[in-house]
Amino acid sequence: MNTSRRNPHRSRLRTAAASAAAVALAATGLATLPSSASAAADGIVVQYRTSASGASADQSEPWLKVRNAGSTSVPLSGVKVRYYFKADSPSAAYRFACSWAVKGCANITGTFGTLANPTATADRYLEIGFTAGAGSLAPGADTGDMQLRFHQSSWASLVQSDDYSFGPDRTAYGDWSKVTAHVNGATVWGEAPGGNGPTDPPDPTDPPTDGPRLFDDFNYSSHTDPKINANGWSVRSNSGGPGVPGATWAPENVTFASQSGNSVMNLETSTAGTGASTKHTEVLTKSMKFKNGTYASRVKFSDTPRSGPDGDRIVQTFFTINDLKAPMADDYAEYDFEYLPNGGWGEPANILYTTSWETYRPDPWEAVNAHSEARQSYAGWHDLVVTIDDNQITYYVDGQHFGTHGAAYLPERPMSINFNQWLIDLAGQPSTTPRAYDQQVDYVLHVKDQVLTPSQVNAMVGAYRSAGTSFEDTVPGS
Ligand SMILES: [Ca+2]
Ligand SMILES: [Ca+2]
Ligand SMILES: [Ca+2]
Repeated sequence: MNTSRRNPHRSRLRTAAASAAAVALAATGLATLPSSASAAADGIVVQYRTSASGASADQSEPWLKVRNAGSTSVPLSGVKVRYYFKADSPSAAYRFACSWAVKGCANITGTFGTLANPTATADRYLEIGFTAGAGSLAPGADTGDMQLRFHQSSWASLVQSDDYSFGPDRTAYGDWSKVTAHVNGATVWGEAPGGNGPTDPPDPTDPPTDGPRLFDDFNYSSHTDPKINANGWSVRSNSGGPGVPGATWAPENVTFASQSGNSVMNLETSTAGTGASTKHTEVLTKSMKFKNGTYASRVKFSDTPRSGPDGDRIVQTFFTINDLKAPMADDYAEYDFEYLPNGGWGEPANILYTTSWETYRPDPWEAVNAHSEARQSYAGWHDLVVTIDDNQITYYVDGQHFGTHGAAYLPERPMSINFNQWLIDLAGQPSTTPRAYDQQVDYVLHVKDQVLTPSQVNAMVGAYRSAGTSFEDTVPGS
């Protein structure tokens, strides 16, 4: 059985999509706050004003000051401030910027999160944090002006009049309880939107404790380590698609190395500009036994080769797939994360796709799928999560929603779990100088028939590591 990839021309036919929600912020904002307040941290006050008071605006401009009204010094690195707002659409993506700050914009962070209990005026929040370089607030001191802003990634105007924390009349600084402040996770100032306060039930961060699952931290010595096969993995060596004709799939280019005590798998893909010199890599489960539930992996994408000239149309992936039994057979299924650092499929530059497949026909090419996309760099480590239940397929990147695809694309049969890195063609870089690209994988997790939040995924992976378990597979064969 060969569950390899194919389809060199999909981009022109990404047509059947019902949903094409662009999204994505490389920010983890889903961490939840403990439900106890810390008396020791009492005394933090947040002042607010806006410099964009319109009901709608190109950017929301919450300017903030954090003041220590207590009697002990407070390190700012432990302080978070949340500004709550109603997103312009469920899939809208936002970006944070700092225009100017007394503490220095380089010392101020802004990430976005999703509320566990959305209200009419709040389903997201902007969370402001501080690096160690921001120092501490002495009793009576404040941060001074923090001139902050955020906007839609698309630069479409945003509606502020429906935002919980927005105060159109606040054109001068004053105490503002519609933003919250948190010190080391405890809420110490303000009131969160209803249902989201410290005494309300927290986000479900406790993962389920039972049920079949697969976890692998990829703790292996080499591609010939017998544990790889014993644990259900195949390191591909058979030839064939997808990608450059004549290329081989090189098991020896799948390697393992320890990074700070954590084993990481590396898929190296190399070429010297010809089919014969091109070596792709793929690692996949031998069994197709995975269907509904949660799939998660931490993957390091790269924008540039480790060595040699850049520009190849490379694809870096994490996906699930089964076999196409006949052209347009509807029991085909595939769910992809695909990062193209140098473009391809008609795209000129970086793009990340998530794609859910009903089926396809290889020749003449026709696809029935839905996809979401974001045109930006994803170089570096990212937390990838896709959940499949009886109604929809939902993708997350770094804890942020990245797209939902409907029931038409649900799987009919179980699938394998795959990682691969390959070249679409050799047109991106005509040189015959050798070059090699890396894609790294930290772990993979599948929880059968249960939809986990990204926070629950992180908690479950953390529990495996705390227990010293680098591999477990209790998913029954199908
Ligand atoms: Ca809004
Ligand atoms: Ca299907
Ligand atoms: Ca690992």
